[in-house]
Amino acid sequence: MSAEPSAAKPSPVEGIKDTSNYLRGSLAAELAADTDHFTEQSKQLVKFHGTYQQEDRDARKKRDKPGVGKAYMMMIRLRMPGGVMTAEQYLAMDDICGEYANGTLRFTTRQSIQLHGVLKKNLKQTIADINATLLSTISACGDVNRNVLSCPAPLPDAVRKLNNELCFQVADHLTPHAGKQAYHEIWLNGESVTPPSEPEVAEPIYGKHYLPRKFKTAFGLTDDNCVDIYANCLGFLAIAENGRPVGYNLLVGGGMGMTNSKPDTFPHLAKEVCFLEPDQVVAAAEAVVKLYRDHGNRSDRKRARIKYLMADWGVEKFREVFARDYFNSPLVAPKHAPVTGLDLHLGWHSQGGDKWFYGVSVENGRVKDEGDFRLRTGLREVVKQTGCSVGVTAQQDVLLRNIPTAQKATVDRILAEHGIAKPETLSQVQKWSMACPAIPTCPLAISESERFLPTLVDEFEKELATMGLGDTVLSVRMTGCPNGCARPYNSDIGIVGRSGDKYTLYVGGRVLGDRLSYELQDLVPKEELLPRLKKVLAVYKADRQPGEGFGDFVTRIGKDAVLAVVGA
Ligand code: SRM
Ligand code: SF4
Repeated sequence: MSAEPSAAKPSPVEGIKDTSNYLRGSLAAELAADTDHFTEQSKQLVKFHGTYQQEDRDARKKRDKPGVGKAYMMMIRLRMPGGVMTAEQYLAMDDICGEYANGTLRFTTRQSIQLHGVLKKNLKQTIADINATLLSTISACGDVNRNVLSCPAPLPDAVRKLNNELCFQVADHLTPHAGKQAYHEIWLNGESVTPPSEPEVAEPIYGKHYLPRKFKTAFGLTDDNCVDIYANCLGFLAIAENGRPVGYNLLVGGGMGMTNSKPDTFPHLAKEVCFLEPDQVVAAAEAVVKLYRDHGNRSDRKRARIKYLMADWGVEKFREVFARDYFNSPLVAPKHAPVTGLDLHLGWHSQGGDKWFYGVSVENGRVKDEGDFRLRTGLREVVKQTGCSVGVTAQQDVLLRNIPTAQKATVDRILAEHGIAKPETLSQVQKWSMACPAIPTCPLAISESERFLPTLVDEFEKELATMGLGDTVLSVRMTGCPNGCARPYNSDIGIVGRSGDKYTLYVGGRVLGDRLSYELQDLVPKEELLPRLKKVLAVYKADRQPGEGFGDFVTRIGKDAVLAVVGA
C-alpha cells in the first residue's frame, strides 16, 4: 500500500531518514570522533537508537563567559516492554548510572528507565554495558513503535498474564528489522550488513522512512487503568468474562502533546475501533502501524501523530480504511467496556503461594540519594539481598516482585533504614502526582516541573488536610511545557509550564484517565496556583455529591462556575 500523494513538502527529518541507510547515517564515524556532540542529522538519528542529545541547562547561565560553550550530555532511555527487569539487570543499571550518568535513575511515565548526563565519549560503552545485561535501548525513541506498556503487577490472573505475553509479542513484532542490524553494527561492533535495497524486505513493516512520528502502544485492563490506555496511539483493552480473557477492544488515536502557537494541535483520547480475538492482536497492531505509515502527515511534525488522523477522519472513516486496506477482515463492534479503576499497586500484595510484591511510591520517578532519604541505595539493597525482579509502572513508581514471605521483614527493614516512607504514610496528593523532568535536562522545557512539584505538593497536602480533604484521591500532574509528558490533560488537576514562572491550569480530568480536562486559566503565576485551587476545593467540599471526585465535580458545574469561584 503506497502513501497517499501529498503536495506538501516532507519535513527535514523525512530527508534525514531517507538518506540514513536504515538509521546508520554517519553515526559510527561521529561516535569515533573526538567531539562532545553529534551533528544535527545524527542528533535526529540517534533517537531511534534510544538516546537524545541534551545540554545542561543550568550551566547555560555561565555561558556568557568567553570560551565557555554548551555543556553537552546524552540522555539514554531503555526499552523495557511491560516495565520489567531482573534483579541483575536492575543492579547493572544502578552501577551504570553511578559510573557514566549523573548518579540517578529516572522511572518514566512509560515504564522505562532514563539515564541523564552521559557524556558522548562514554555513550558507546554505556549502551554496550546496557546490552550486556540483555536490556536494550533500541526504538526507545524515534519515529517507530516505542516501549509497549502493560501493568507490571505480578497478580495471579489470566487476563494480566495474556496482556503481558502479547505486550512482548507486539514489542518484538514492531521492532525495526534493518534498524536492528544498524543498532548492532554501531553500538555493539556487530558485523556490518548491507540492507537489501527493497524497503519491503529490509524493513517490512516500516519501510525506509519509518513512521511519520513517534508511536505508542499499551495493553490495559478495565478495572486497573494504570497504563493510562486512552493516552496511547494504540491500545488493547482486555475484555474478560468470568476472569478469563476473551479478547480486546482496539483503541486508536490517543496523545497528549500540543503546541501553544498552533490551535490545530490538541490532546486527544483514543477511540474504540473494534473488538479483536486474542490471536488477531499482533496482526491488528501491524495493520494500524502500516495505516499510519501511509496516511500520517509527513510534512508538519507538529501535526503528524496518529491522533490527528483519527480526529480528522473520524472513527467511521478510520474503521473503513483499516478494515479494507490493512486488516483485510470485517470488523466486530467493540464491547461495552468502560474503565472502572486504577491501582497504584503500592505496599504489600500477595502474588499467590509464598510470593509477594511491594510497591514503592517514587516521587516524580527520580531514584536518588539525598541526605537521610537514600532511595537509590535502599532499592539497590533490597534487590541485592532478595534477588527480586523489578517492575516500573506508568505512574513512575516501582514494584519489587517475587519476594518470599520469609523476606518481607527484611525488605521493610531496609526501606525504613534508608528513609523510604511506607505508602500508607504518604498523602493522597503525593501518591497521585507526577511531574516530567523539565529543566535542567529537557531542551523543550519552558518552566520547572520535577524541581517545583514537590514544594507545591507539600503545601497542597497541608491545605487539603486543613480543609478536611486529606483523604481525597486527586491526581495532580505537572509538565514544563505543553508536550504533556506526565499526561496533565486527563488528570484532576493539570499544571502546564507556559512562560518561566507562569503556568496554564487545567481541571476536570480524573484518575481513571478517560476524560480530558479543560483549560481553566492561562499564565497563572506559580505562587497563585495553590490559592486559586484552594477556592475551588472549598466549593468542592461544600457542594460535591456523595462519592464525587474533584474532576467530576468541576466537570459537572462547568468552567464558568469554576471561574466565578476563582476570580482573577
Ligand atoms: Fe515525552 C519529548 C520526557 C512520556 C509527549 N519527552 C520528550 C523529550 C525527549 C524532549 C525532547 O524531545 O528533546 C523529554 C526528555 C526530557 C528529559 O530530560 O528526560 C521527554 N516523555 C519524557 C518522560 C521521561 C517524562 C517522564 O516524566 O517520565 C517520558 C518518557 C517515556 C518513555 O519512557 O518512553 C515521556 N512524552 C511522554 C508522554 C506520556 C506517555 O506517552 O504516556 C507524552 C504524552 C503522550 C503523547 O505522546 O502524546 C509525551 N514528549 C512528548 C512530546 C509531544 C509529542 C507530540 O507529538 O505531541 C514531546 C515533544 C516531541 O516529541 O517533539 C516529548
Ligand atoms: Fe520536556 Fe515538555 Fe516533556 Fe516536560 S513535558 S519533559 S518539559 S518535553
